[in-house]
Amino acid sequence: MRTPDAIPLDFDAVIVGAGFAGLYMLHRARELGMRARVFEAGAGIGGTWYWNRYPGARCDIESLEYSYQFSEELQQEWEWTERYASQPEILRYIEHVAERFDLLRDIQLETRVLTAHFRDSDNSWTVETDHETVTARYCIMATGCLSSSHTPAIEGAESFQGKTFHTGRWPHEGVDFSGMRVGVIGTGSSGVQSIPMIAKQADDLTVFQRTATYSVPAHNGPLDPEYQREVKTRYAALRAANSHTHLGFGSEYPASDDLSADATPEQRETRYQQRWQRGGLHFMGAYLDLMLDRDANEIAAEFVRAKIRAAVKDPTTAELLSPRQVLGCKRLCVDTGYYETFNRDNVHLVDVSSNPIERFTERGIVVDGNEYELDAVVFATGFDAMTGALNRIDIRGIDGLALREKWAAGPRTYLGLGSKGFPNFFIITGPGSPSVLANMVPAIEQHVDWIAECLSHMQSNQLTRIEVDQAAEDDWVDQVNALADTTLYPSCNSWYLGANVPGKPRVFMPYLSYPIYVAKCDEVAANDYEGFELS
Ligand code: NA7
Repeated sequence: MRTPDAIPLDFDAVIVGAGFAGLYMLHRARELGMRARVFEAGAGIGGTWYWNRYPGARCDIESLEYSYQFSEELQQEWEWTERYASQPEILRYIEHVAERFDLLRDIQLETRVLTAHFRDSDNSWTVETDHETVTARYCIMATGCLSSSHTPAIEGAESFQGKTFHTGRWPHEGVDFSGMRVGVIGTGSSGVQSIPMIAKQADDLTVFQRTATYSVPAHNGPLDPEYQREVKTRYAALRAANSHTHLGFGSEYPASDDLSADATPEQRETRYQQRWQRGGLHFMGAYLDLMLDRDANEIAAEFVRAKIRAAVKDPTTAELLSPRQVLGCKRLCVDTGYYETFNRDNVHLVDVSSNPIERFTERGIVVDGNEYELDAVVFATGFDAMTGALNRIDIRGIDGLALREKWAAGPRTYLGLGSKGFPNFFIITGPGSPSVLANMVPAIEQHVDWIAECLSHMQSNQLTRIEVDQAAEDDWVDQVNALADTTLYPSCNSWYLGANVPGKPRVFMPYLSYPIYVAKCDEVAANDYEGFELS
Protein backbone atom coordinates (compact mmCIF):
# COMPACT_ATOMS: atom_id res chain seq x y z
CA MET A 1 0.00 0.00 0.00
CA ARG A 2 1.56 3.29 -1.04
CA THR A 3 0.64 6.36 0.93
CA PRO A 4 -0.93 8.97 -1.31
CA ASP A 5 0.60 11.93 0.49
CA ALA A 6 4.03 13.39 -0.08
CA ILE A 7 5.70 12.67 3.27
CA PRO A 8 7.24 9.20 3.21
CA LEU A 9 6.39 7.11 6.24
CA ASP A 10 8.69 4.36 7.46
CA PHE A 11 5.91 1.78 7.45
CA ASP A 12 2.33 1.38 6.43
CA ALA A 13 1.65 -0.43 9.67
CA VAL A 14 3.37 -0.90 12.99
CA ILE A 15 2.10 -3.95 14.86
CA VAL A 16 2.82 -4.19 18.58
CA GLY A 17 3.28 -7.75 19.85
CA ALA A 18 4.30 -11.05 18.24
CA GLY A 19 1.81 -13.50 19.73
CA PHE A 20 -0.99 -15.21 17.82
CA ALA A 21 -2.51 -11.80 16.92
CA GLY A 22 0.64 -9.99 15.79
CA LEU A 23 1.81 -12.88 13.62
CA TYR A 24 -1.44 -13.26 11.73
CA MET A 25 -1.81 -9.46 11.37
CA LEU A 26 1.64 -9.32 9.81
CA HIS A 27 0.72 -12.10 7.40
CA ARG A 28 -2.46 -10.31 6.30
CA ALA A 29 -0.75 -6.91 6.05
CA ARG A 30 1.86 -8.43 3.76
CA GLU A 31 -0.83 -9.93 1.56
CA LEU A 32 -2.12 -6.37 1.09
CA GLY A 33 1.32 -5.32 -0.05
CA MET A 34 1.87 -3.24 3.07
CA ARG A 35 5.24 -2.52 4.61
CA ALA A 36 4.73 -3.70 8.17
CA ARG A 37 6.97 -4.04 11.20
CA VAL A 38 6.22 -5.98 14.36
CA PHE A 39 7.79 -4.83 17.62
CA GLU A 40 8.00 -7.44 20.35
CA ALA A 41 9.37 -6.87 23.86
CA GLY A 42 10.27 -10.54 24.39
CA ALA A 43 13.43 -12.20 23.13
CA GLY A 44 11.21 -14.64 21.24
CA ILE A 45 7.80 -14.75 19.59
CA GLY A 46 4.71 -16.34 21.14
CA GLY A 47 3.27 -13.68 23.43
CA THR A 48 1.52 -15.22 26.40
CA TRP A 49 2.95 -18.64 25.41
CA TYR A 50 6.44 -17.22 25.45
CA TRP A 51 6.15 -15.84 28.98
CA ASN A 52 3.93 -18.34 30.83
CA ARG A 53 6.40 -21.22 31.21
CA TYR A 54 5.44 -22.25 34.72
CA PRO A 55 5.22 -26.00 35.44
CA GLY A 56 1.92 -27.40 34.19
CA ALA A 57 1.11 -24.43 31.89
CA ARG A 58 -1.36 -25.57 29.30
CA CYS A 59 -4.34 -24.29 27.34
CA ASP A 60 -7.90 -24.81 28.63
CA ILE A 61 -9.28 -25.11 25.08
CA GLU A 62 -8.64 -28.34 23.18
CA SER A 63 -5.68 -28.33 20.78
CA LEU A 64 -7.64 -29.04 17.61
CA GLU A 65 -9.69 -25.92 18.28
CA TYR A 66 -7.07 -23.59 19.79
CA SER A 67 -5.14 -23.14 16.55
CA TYR A 68 -5.20 -21.07 13.37
CA GLN A 69 -7.64 -21.92 10.60
CA PHE A 70 -6.56 -19.34 8.00
CA SER A 71 -4.45 -21.90 6.14
CA GLU A 72 -5.94 -25.29 5.33
CA GLU A 73 -2.43 -26.63 4.61
CA LEU A 74 -1.23 -25.52 8.03
CA GLN A 75 -4.11 -27.11 9.89
CA GLN A 76 -3.69 -30.31 7.90
CA GLU A 77 0.05 -30.65 8.42
CA TRP A 78 0.36 -29.78 12.12
CA GLU A 79 -0.02 -32.76 14.47
CA TRP A 80 -1.08 -32.12 18.05
CA THR A 81 0.06 -34.69 20.56
CA GLU A 82 -2.28 -34.03 23.50
CA ARG A 83 -5.95 -33.21 23.94
CA TYR A 84 -4.95 -29.99 25.74
CA ALA A 85 -1.64 -28.69 24.44
CA SER A 86 1.11 -27.79 26.88
CA GLN A 87 2.89 -24.44 26.72
CA PRO A 88 6.02 -25.87 25.02
CA GLU A 89 3.92 -27.50 22.30
CA ILE A 90 1.91 -24.33 21.63
CA LEU A 91 5.13 -22.32 21.45
CA ARG A 92 6.58 -24.84 18.97
CA TYR A 93 3.42 -24.47 16.90
CA ILE A 94 3.69 -20.65 16.88
CA GLU A 95 7.36 -20.87 15.87
CA HIS A 96 6.44 -23.29 13.10
CA VAL A 97 3.82 -20.84 11.79
CA ALA A 98 6.31 -17.97 11.82
CA GLU A 99 8.81 -20.00 9.83
CA ARG A 100 6.29 -21.48 7.45
CA PHE A 101 4.97 -18.04 6.47
CA ASP A 102 8.38 -16.40 6.57
CA LEU A 103 7.27 -13.89 9.19
CA LEU A 104 10.44 -13.50 11.25
CA ARG A 105 12.17 -11.04 8.93
CA ASP A 106 9.62 -8.33 9.80
CA ILE A 107 9.61 -8.97 13.54
CA GLN A 108 11.95 -7.00 15.74
CA LEU A 109 12.49 -8.78 19.06
CA GLU A 110 13.64 -7.32 22.38
CA THR A 111 12.07 -4.03 21.40
CA ARG A 112 9.57 -2.47 23.74
CA VAL A 113 7.17 0.17 22.45
CA LEU A 114 7.21 3.11 24.84
CA THR A 115 5.03 5.71 23.13
CA ALA A 116 2.70 5.91 20.15
CA HIS A 117 1.50 9.39 19.19
CA PHE A 118 -0.94 10.30 16.43
CA ARG A 119 0.03 13.11 14.07
CA ASP A 120 -3.04 14.90 12.77
CA SER A 121 -1.21 16.75 9.98
CA ASP A 122 -0.67 13.62 7.89
CA ASN A 123 -2.80 10.98 9.65
CA SER A 124 0.16 8.99 10.84
CA TRP A 125 1.57 7.47 14.01
CA THR A 126 4.98 8.12 15.49
CA VAL A 127 6.04 5.06 17.48
CA GLU A 128 8.94 5.26 19.86
CA THR A 129 10.61 2.09 21.07
CA ASP A 130 13.54 1.62 23.44
CA HIS A 131 15.74 1.49 20.31
CA GLU A 132 14.35 3.90 17.73
CA THR A 133 11.46 6.06 16.52
CA VAL A 134 9.45 5.18 13.41
CA THR A 135 6.40 6.52 11.60
CA ALA A 136 3.51 4.54 10.17
CA ARG A 137 0.05 5.11 8.75
CA TYR A 138 -1.55 2.60 11.10
CA CYS A 139 -0.78 1.50 14.63
CA ILE A 140 -2.16 -1.95 15.42
CA MET A 141 -2.07 -3.23 18.97
CA ALA A 142 -1.60 -6.99 19.24
CA THR A 143 -0.59 -6.66 22.86
CA GLY A 144 -2.71 -9.49 24.26
CA CYS A 145 -5.37 -9.70 26.94
CA LEU A 146 -3.27 -11.43 29.60
CA SER A 147 0.22 -10.05 29.11
CA SER A 148 0.68 -7.46 31.81
CA SER A 149 1.44 -9.49 34.93
CA HIS A 150 0.04 -8.38 38.28
CA THR A 151 2.03 -8.70 41.50
CA PRO A 152 0.19 -7.43 44.57
CA ALA A 153 2.00 -4.92 46.73
CA ILE A 154 2.70 -6.73 50.01
CA GLU A 155 4.60 -5.06 52.82
CA GLY A 156 8.18 -6.15 53.24
CA ALA A 157 8.37 -8.03 49.92
CA GLU A 158 11.84 -6.59 49.24
CA SER A 159 13.17 -7.95 52.53
CA PHE A 160 12.40 -11.59 51.69
CA GLN A 161 15.69 -13.47 51.31
CA GLY A 162 14.26 -16.41 49.35
CA LYS A 163 13.53 -16.58 45.65
CA THR A 164 10.37 -15.11 44.10
CA PHE A 165 8.73 -15.95 40.77
CA HIS A 166 5.62 -14.86 38.88
CA THR A 167 3.87 -17.53 36.80
CA GLY A 168 3.47 -15.04 33.94
CA ARG A 169 7.22 -14.25 33.85
CA TRP A 170 8.72 -17.67 34.44
CA PRO A 171 12.51 -18.14 34.03
CA HIS A 172 13.40 -19.77 30.72
CA GLU A 173 15.88 -22.13 32.31
CA GLY A 174 13.10 -23.51 34.55
CA VAL A 175 13.11 -23.75 38.33
CA ASP A 176 14.07 -26.75 40.43
CA PHE A 177 12.12 -26.66 43.69
CA SER A 178 13.69 -29.86 45.04
CA GLY A 179 14.50 -29.59 48.72
CA MET A 180 12.69 -26.28 49.07
CA ARG A 181 9.83 -24.98 51.16
CA VAL A 182 7.67 -23.22 48.62
CA GLY A 183 4.73 -20.83 48.99
CA VAL A 184 2.22 -20.25 46.20
CA ILE A 185 0.00 -17.16 46.33
CA GLY A 186 -3.07 -17.46 44.11
CA THR A 187 -5.44 -20.20 43.06
CA GLY A 188 -6.66 -19.09 39.61
CA SER A 189 -5.78 -21.13 36.50
CA SER A 190 -2.02 -20.59 36.89
CA GLY A 191 -2.07 -21.70 40.53
CA VAL A 192 -4.37 -24.64 39.80
CA GLN A 193 -2.06 -25.85 37.03
CA SER A 194 1.25 -25.29 38.80
CA ILE A 195 0.38 -26.37 42.37
CA PRO A 196 0.15 -30.14 41.58
CA MET A 197 3.48 -29.99 39.72
CA ILE A 198 5.32 -27.98 42.38
CA ALA A 199 3.90 -30.24 45.12
CA LYS A 200 5.58 -33.25 43.51
CA GLN A 201 8.98 -31.57 43.52
CA ALA A 202 9.17 -29.36 46.59
CA ASP A 203 9.87 -30.63 50.09
CA ASP A 204 6.96 -28.64 51.38
CA LEU A 205 4.29 -26.50 49.73
CA THR A 206 2.06 -23.89 51.38
CA VAL A 207 -0.79 -22.52 49.28
CA PHE A 208 -2.12 -19.10 50.29
CA GLN A 209 -5.73 -19.03 49.10
CA ARG A 210 -7.87 -15.88 49.05
CA THR A 211 -10.75 -17.22 46.96
CA ALA A 212 -11.42 -20.92 46.54
CA THR A 213 -11.63 -22.04 42.92
CA TYR A 214 -14.03 -24.17 40.94
CA SER A 215 -12.10 -26.57 38.76
CA VAL A 216 -13.21 -29.35 36.43
CA PRO A 217 -10.87 -32.19 35.50
CA ALA A 218 -9.19 -31.87 32.11
CA HIS A 219 -8.96 -35.64 31.53
CA ASN A 220 -5.97 -34.69 29.43
CA GLY A 221 -4.01 -37.33 27.60
CA PRO A 222 -2.52 -38.22 24.24
CA LEU A 223 -4.70 -37.12 21.36
CA ASP A 224 -6.06 -40.17 19.56
CA PRO A 225 -4.35 -40.08 16.12
CA GLU A 226 -7.42 -41.64 14.52
CA TYR A 227 -9.65 -38.90 15.94
CA GLN A 228 -7.21 -36.23 14.75
CA ARG A 229 -7.18 -37.76 11.24
CA GLU A 230 -10.96 -37.91 11.20
CA VAL A 231 -11.34 -34.27 12.31
CA LYS A 232 -8.98 -33.22 9.55
CA THR A 233 -11.31 -34.72 6.95
CA ARG A 234 -13.93 -32.18 8.08
CA TYR A 235 -11.86 -29.41 9.66
CA ALA A 236 -13.57 -26.57 7.79
CA ALA A 237 -16.99 -27.83 8.87
CA LEU A 238 -15.82 -28.08 12.49
CA ARG A 239 -14.52 -24.51 12.41
CA ALA A 240 -17.77 -23.30 10.84
CA ALA A 241 -19.84 -25.08 13.48
CA ASN A 242 -17.64 -23.58 16.22
CA SER A 243 -18.18 -20.08 14.87
CA HIS A 244 -21.89 -20.44 15.64
CA THR A 245 -21.37 -21.49 19.24
CA HIS A 246 -21.68 -18.96 22.04
CA LEU A 247 -17.96 -19.12 22.90
CA GLY A 248 -16.51 -19.99 19.51
CA PHE A 249 -15.54 -23.55 20.44
CA GLY A 250 -17.01 -26.82 21.61
CA SER A 251 -19.32 -27.77 18.73
CA GLU A 252 -18.07 -31.37 19.11
CA TYR A 253 -19.82 -31.44 22.47
CA PRO A 254 -22.43 -28.72 22.13
CA ALA A 255 -23.85 -26.67 24.97
CA SER A 256 -27.39 -27.65 25.86
CA ASP A 257 -30.22 -25.28 25.09
CA ASP A 258 -32.59 -26.42 27.84
CA LEU A 259 -33.03 -24.94 31.30
CA SER A 260 -31.93 -26.35 34.64
CA ALA A 261 -35.28 -25.28 36.10
CA ASP A 262 -37.13 -27.60 33.69
CA ALA A 263 -35.13 -30.69 34.71
CA THR A 264 -35.65 -33.08 37.63
CA PRO A 265 -32.87 -33.43 40.24
CA GLU A 266 -32.02 -36.87 38.78
CA GLN A 267 -31.80 -35.49 35.25
CA ARG A 268 -29.56 -32.69 36.43
CA GLU A 269 -27.28 -35.08 38.32
CA THR A 270 -26.95 -37.28 35.22
CA ARG A 271 -26.21 -34.28 33.03
CA TYR A 272 -23.54 -32.92 35.37
CA GLN A 273 -21.94 -36.35 35.73
CA GLN A 274 -21.72 -36.66 31.95
CA ARG A 275 -20.17 -33.21 31.61
CA TRP A 276 -17.75 -33.91 34.48
CA GLN A 277 -16.69 -37.11 32.74
CA ARG A 278 -16.16 -35.23 29.47
CA GLY A 279 -14.13 -32.67 31.43
CA GLY A 280 -13.04 -29.10 30.87
CA LEU A 281 -14.99 -25.94 30.12
CA HIS A 282 -17.78 -28.00 28.52
CA PHE A 283 -19.14 -28.28 32.05
CA MET A 284 -20.61 -24.78 31.80
CA GLY A 285 -22.67 -25.89 28.79
CA ALA A 286 -24.79 -28.26 30.91
CA TYR A 287 -27.76 -25.87 30.91
CA LEU A 288 -28.54 -22.66 29.09
CA ASP A 289 -29.29 -20.73 32.26
CA LEU A 290 -26.18 -21.50 34.34
CA MET A 291 -24.88 -17.94 34.03
CA LEU A 292 -28.35 -16.39 34.03
CA ASP A 293 -30.16 -17.90 37.00
CA ARG A 294 -28.69 -17.99 40.49
CA ASP A 295 -30.67 -21.07 41.56
CA ALA A 296 -29.54 -23.00 38.51
CA ASN A 297 -25.97 -21.92 39.14
CA GLU A 298 -26.09 -22.90 42.81
CA ILE A 299 -27.18 -26.46 41.96
CA ALA A 300 -24.23 -26.84 39.59
CA ALA A 301 -21.91 -25.23 42.15
CA GLU A 302 -23.03 -27.70 44.80
CA PHE A 303 -22.32 -30.56 42.39
CA VAL A 304 -18.71 -29.34 42.13
CA ARG A 305 -18.45 -28.90 45.91
CA ALA A 306 -19.57 -32.51 46.36
CA LYS A 307 -16.75 -33.54 43.99
CA ILE A 308 -14.30 -31.54 46.10
CA ARG A 309 -15.53 -33.21 49.31
CA ALA A 310 -15.11 -36.60 47.63
CA ALA A 311 -11.59 -35.81 46.42
CA VAL A 312 -10.15 -34.22 49.57
CA LYS A 313 -9.74 -36.46 52.62
CA ASP A 314 -9.53 -33.83 55.35
CA PRO A 315 -13.03 -32.28 55.78
CA THR A 316 -11.66 -28.92 57.02
CA THR A 317 -9.41 -28.60 53.97
CA ALA A 318 -12.24 -29.70 51.67
CA GLU A 319 -14.47 -27.03 53.17
CA LEU A 320 -11.80 -24.36 52.69
CA LEU A 321 -11.32 -25.45 49.07
CA SER A 322 -15.07 -25.20 48.39
CA PRO A 323 -15.92 -21.97 46.59
CA ARG A 324 -18.98 -19.93 47.50
CA GLN A 325 -19.14 -17.41 44.65
CA VAL A 326 -21.18 -17.98 41.49
CA LEU A 327 -19.75 -20.90 39.48
CA GLY A 328 -18.05 -19.60 36.32
CA CYS A 329 -18.11 -15.99 37.47
CA LYS A 330 -14.36 -16.14 37.79
CA ARG A 331 -13.02 -18.19 34.90
CA LEU A 332 -13.61 -21.90 35.51
CA CYS A 333 -10.32 -23.76 35.93
CA VAL A 334 -9.43 -27.00 34.18
CA ASP A 335 -7.07 -29.18 36.17
CA THR A 336 -5.14 -32.39 36.52
CA GLY A 337 -5.23 -33.58 40.12
CA TYR A 338 -5.63 -30.14 41.73
CA TYR A 339 -7.93 -30.93 44.66
CA GLU A 340 -6.25 -34.32 45.25
CA THR A 341 -2.92 -32.53 45.70
CA PHE A 342 -4.19 -31.30 49.07
CA ASN A 343 -4.19 -34.93 50.30
CA ARG A 344 -0.40 -34.93 50.17
CA ASP A 345 1.43 -34.70 53.49
CA ASN A 346 3.76 -32.00 52.15
CA VAL A 347 0.94 -29.64 51.06
CA HIS A 348 -0.78 -27.14 53.37
CA LEU A 349 -3.58 -24.69 52.70
CA VAL A 350 -3.66 -21.28 54.38
CA ASP A 351 -6.86 -19.27 54.13
CA VAL A 352 -6.12 -15.59 53.52
CA SER A 353 -9.70 -14.56 52.71
CA SER A 354 -10.52 -12.84 55.97
CA ASN A 355 -6.94 -12.49 57.23
CA PRO A 356 -4.94 -11.22 54.24
CA ILE A 357 -1.21 -11.81 53.96
CA GLU A 358 0.17 -9.31 56.49
CA ARG A 359 3.70 -8.98 55.24
CA PHE A 360 6.85 -10.64 54.07
CA THR A 361 9.76 -11.10 56.43
CA GLU A 362 13.32 -12.10 55.58
CA ARG A 363 12.31 -15.72 56.13
CA GLY A 364 8.79 -15.95 54.74
CA ILE A 365 5.20 -14.77 54.91
CA VAL A 366 3.13 -13.69 57.92
CA VAL A 367 -0.60 -14.43 58.10
CA ASP A 368 -2.67 -13.81 61.20
CA GLY A 369 0.49 -13.43 63.29
CA ASN A 370 1.97 -16.76 62.11
CA GLU A 371 5.18 -16.77 60.15
CA TYR A 372 5.46 -19.37 57.37
CA GLU A 373 9.14 -19.97 56.61
CA LEU A 374 9.80 -20.34 52.90
CA ASP A 375 12.71 -20.72 50.50
CA ALA A 376 10.72 -19.59 47.46
CA VAL A 377 7.44 -17.81 46.74
CA VAL A 378 5.46 -18.18 43.53
CA PHE A 379 3.08 -15.36 42.67
CA ALA A 380 0.26 -16.96 40.68
CA THR A 381 -1.53 -13.66 41.03
CA GLY A 382 -2.64 -13.07 37.46
CA PHE A 383 -2.72 -10.09 35.19
CA ASP A 384 -3.85 -6.54 34.71
CA ALA A 385 -6.12 -8.04 32.07
CA MET A 386 -7.26 -6.57 28.77
CA THR A 387 -6.21 -2.96 29.39
CA GLY A 388 -2.91 -3.40 31.29
CA ALA A 389 -0.61 -3.82 28.29
CA LEU A 390 -2.25 -0.92 26.43
CA ASN A 391 -2.13 1.42 29.40
CA ARG A 392 1.57 0.72 29.94
CA ILE A 393 2.29 2.44 26.62
CA ASP A 394 1.90 6.21 26.33
CA ILE A 395 -0.70 6.19 23.54
CA ARG A 396 -1.90 9.60 22.44
CA GLY A 397 -4.52 10.47 19.86
CA ILE A 398 -5.88 13.76 18.56
CA ASP A 399 -4.72 16.84 20.50
CA GLY A 400 -2.49 14.72 22.71
CA LEU A 401 -5.41 12.84 24.26
CA ALA A 402 -3.93 9.97 26.32
CA LEU A 403 -5.69 6.61 25.97
CA ARG A 404 -5.11 5.80 29.63
CA GLU A 405 -6.76 9.09 30.64
CA LYS A 406 -9.67 8.56 28.31
CA TRP A 407 -10.06 5.10 29.86
CA ALA A 408 -9.58 6.25 33.46
CA ALA A 409 -13.14 5.22 34.34
CA GLY A 410 -12.92 2.05 32.24
CA PRO A 411 -12.16 1.21 28.60
CA ARG A 412 -14.34 2.79 25.91
CA THR A 413 -14.25 1.28 22.44
CA TYR A 414 -16.40 0.62 19.43
CA LEU A 415 -16.50 -3.16 18.87
CA GLY A 416 -13.31 -3.47 20.91
CA LEU A 417 -11.52 -2.54 17.67
CA GLY A 418 -10.97 1.19 18.01
CA SER A 419 -11.56 4.19 20.24
CA LYS A 420 -12.85 7.69 19.43
CA GLY A 421 -10.03 10.23 19.22
CA PHE A 422 -7.48 7.63 18.05
CA PRO A 423 -7.63 7.51 14.24
CA ASN A 424 -5.85 4.75 12.31
CA PHE A 425 -5.49 2.81 15.55
CA PHE A 426 -6.75 -0.74 15.90
CA ILE A 427 -6.79 -3.09 18.85
CA ILE A 428 -6.91 -6.84 18.24
CA THR A 429 -9.31 -8.46 20.72
CA GLY A 430 -9.60 -5.24 22.68
CA PRO A 431 -11.98 -4.62 25.59
CA GLY A 432 -15.55 -4.61 24.29
CA SER A 433 -14.95 -7.61 22.02
CA PRO A 434 -15.57 -11.29 22.97
CA SER A 435 -11.80 -11.96 23.31
CA VAL A 436 -11.22 -13.94 26.51
CA LEU A 437 -14.82 -15.15 26.57
CA ALA A 438 -14.35 -16.72 23.17
CA ASN A 439 -11.80 -19.14 21.80
CA MET A 440 -8.90 -16.69 21.53
CA VAL A 441 -7.32 -17.91 18.28
CA PRO A 442 -10.48 -17.75 16.11
CA ALA A 443 -11.41 -14.47 17.85
CA ILE A 444 -8.01 -13.10 16.85
CA GLU A 445 -8.42 -14.32 13.28
CA GLN A 446 -11.87 -12.74 13.06
CA HIS A 447 -10.47 -9.38 14.21
CA VAL A 448 -7.42 -9.52 11.97
CA ASP A 449 -9.54 -10.47 8.96
CA TRP A 450 -11.91 -7.59 9.71
CA ILE A 451 -9.03 -5.10 10.04
CA ALA A 452 -7.38 -6.42 6.86
CA GLU A 453 -10.63 -6.08 4.89
CA CYS A 454 -11.03 -2.56 6.25
CA LEU A 455 -7.46 -1.62 5.24
CA SER A 456 -8.04 -3.12 1.80
CA HIS A 457 -11.21 -1.03 1.45
CA MET A 458 -9.26 2.09 2.41
CA GLN A 459 -6.50 1.16 -0.01
CA SER A 460 -8.88 0.77 -2.94
CA ASN A 461 -10.69 4.01 -2.13
CA GLN A 462 -7.59 6.13 -1.55
CA LEU A 463 -8.62 6.75 2.08
CA THR A 464 -6.01 7.55 4.71
CA ARG A 465 -7.97 8.04 7.89
CA ILE A 466 -10.46 5.98 9.88
CA GLU A 467 -11.86 7.08 13.20
CA VAL A 468 -14.54 5.78 15.53
CA ASP A 469 -17.72 7.83 15.72
CA GLN A 470 -18.61 9.10 19.21
CA ALA A 471 -22.24 7.99 19.12
CA ALA A 472 -21.28 4.52 17.89
CA GLU A 473 -18.77 4.15 20.72
CA ASP A 474 -21.19 5.35 23.40
CA ASP A 475 -23.86 3.01 22.14
CA TRP A 476 -21.45 0.06 22.01
CA VAL A 477 -20.19 0.59 25.56
CA ASP A 478 -23.82 0.61 26.72
CA GLN A 479 -24.52 -2.60 24.83
CA VAL A 480 -21.50 -4.43 26.29
CA ASN A 481 -22.56 -3.47 29.82
CA ALA A 482 -26.25 -4.14 29.28
CA LEU A 483 -25.50 -7.63 28.00
CA ALA A 484 -23.20 -8.39 30.95
CA ASP A 485 -25.86 -7.12 33.35
CA THR A 486 -28.32 -9.74 32.13
CA THR A 487 -25.93 -12.41 33.44
CA LEU A 488 -24.30 -13.42 36.72
CA TYR A 489 -20.83 -12.36 35.52
CA PRO A 490 -20.77 -9.01 37.36
CA SER A 491 -21.53 -10.75 40.70
CA CYS A 492 -17.93 -11.44 41.79
CA ASN A 493 -14.49 -9.81 41.77
CA SER A 494 -13.12 -11.27 38.55
CA TRP A 495 -10.40 -10.03 36.24
CA TYR A 496 -13.10 -9.75 33.54
CA LEU A 497 -14.21 -6.75 35.61
CA GLY A 498 -10.74 -5.53 36.47
CA ALA A 499 -11.63 -6.24 40.09
CA ASN A 500 -8.39 -8.16 40.77
CA VAL A 501 -6.25 -5.03 40.46
CA PRO A 502 -6.62 -2.50 43.31
CA GLY A 503 -7.86 0.86 42.01
CA LYS A 504 -8.81 -0.44 38.56
CA PRO A 505 -12.32 0.69 37.53
CA ARG A 506 -14.91 -2.03 37.80
CA VAL A 507 -16.18 -2.44 34.24
CA PHE A 508 -17.06 -5.69 32.51
CA MET A 509 -14.68 -5.85 29.53
CA PRO A 510 -15.48 -8.82 27.24
CA TYR A 511 -18.53 -8.83 24.94
CA LEU A 512 -20.70 -11.79 25.83
CA SER A 513 -21.62 -13.58 22.64
CA TYR A 514 -19.26 -14.50 19.87
CA PRO A 515 -21.78 -15.17 17.03
CA ILE A 516 -23.81 -12.00 17.68
CA TYR A 517 -20.59 -10.04 17.78
CA VAL A 518 -19.28 -11.50 14.51
CA ALA A 519 -22.61 -10.73 12.79
CA LYS A 520 -22.40 -7.15 14.06
CA CYS A 521 -18.85 -6.71 12.71
CA ASP A 522 -19.90 -8.12 9.34
CA GLU A 523 -22.89 -5.79 9.25
CA VAL A 524 -20.73 -2.76 10.08
CA ALA A 525 -18.34 -3.59 7.22
CA ALA A 526 -21.20 -4.28 4.79
CA ASN A 527 -22.74 -0.90 5.65
CA ASP A 528 -19.64 1.04 4.60
CA TYR A 529 -18.06 0.83 8.04
CA GLU A 530 -21.03 2.25 9.85
CA GLY A 531 -19.92 3.86 13.12
CA PHE A 532 -16.53 4.80 11.71
CA GLU A 533 -15.68 8.00 9.84
CA LEU A 534 -13.47 7.35 6.84
CA SER A 535 -11.78 10.12 4.88
P1 NA7 B 1 -6.14 -15.14 38.14
O1 NA7 B 1 -7.18 -16.02 37.61
O2 NA7 B 1 -6.40 -13.68 38.17
O3 NA7 B 1 -5.79 -15.67 39.61
C1 NA7 B 1 -5.00 -14.91 40.47
C2 NA7 B 1 -5.06 -15.51 41.85
O4 NA7 B 1 -4.22 -14.75 42.72
C3 NA7 B 1 -6.45 -15.48 42.46
O5 NA7 B 1 -6.65 -16.66 43.17
C4 NA7 B 1 -6.37 -14.27 43.37
O6 NA7 B 1 -7.30 -14.29 44.41
C5 NA7 B 1 -4.97 -14.41 43.88
N1 NA7 B 1 -4.45 -13.17 44.45
C6 NA7 B 1 -4.22 -12.00 43.84
N2 NA7 B 1 -3.75 -11.09 44.70
C7 NA7 B 1 -3.69 -11.71 45.91
C8 NA7 B 1 -3.28 -11.31 47.20
N3 NA7 B 1 -2.87 -10.06 47.44
N4 NA7 B 1 -3.34 -12.22 48.19
C9 NA7 B 1 -3.77 -13.46 47.96
N5 NA7 B 1 -4.17 -13.90 46.76
C10 NA7 B 1 -4.13 -13.03 45.74
O7 NA7 B 1 -4.77 -15.33 37.34
P2 NA7 B 1 -4.18 -16.63 36.64
O8 NA7 B 1 -2.83 -16.30 36.17
O9 NA7 B 1 -4.32 -17.81 37.50
O10 NA7 B 1 -5.13 -16.87 35.41
C11 NA7 B 1 -5.44 -15.81 34.50
C12 NA7 B 1 -6.03 -16.38 33.25
O11 NA7 B 1 -4.99 -16.93 32.45
C13 NA7 B 1 -6.96 -17.54 33.43
O12 NA7 B 1 -8.25 -17.17 33.80
C14 NA7 B 1 -6.92 -18.21 32.09
O13 NA7 B 1 -7.77 -17.55 31.20
C15 NA7 B 1 -5.51 -18.01 31.66
P3 NA7 B 1 -8.78 -13.64 44.21
O14 NA7 B 1 -9.53 -14.60 43.33
O15 NA7 B 1 -8.56 -12.31 43.52
O16 NA7 B 1 -9.32 -13.50 45.55
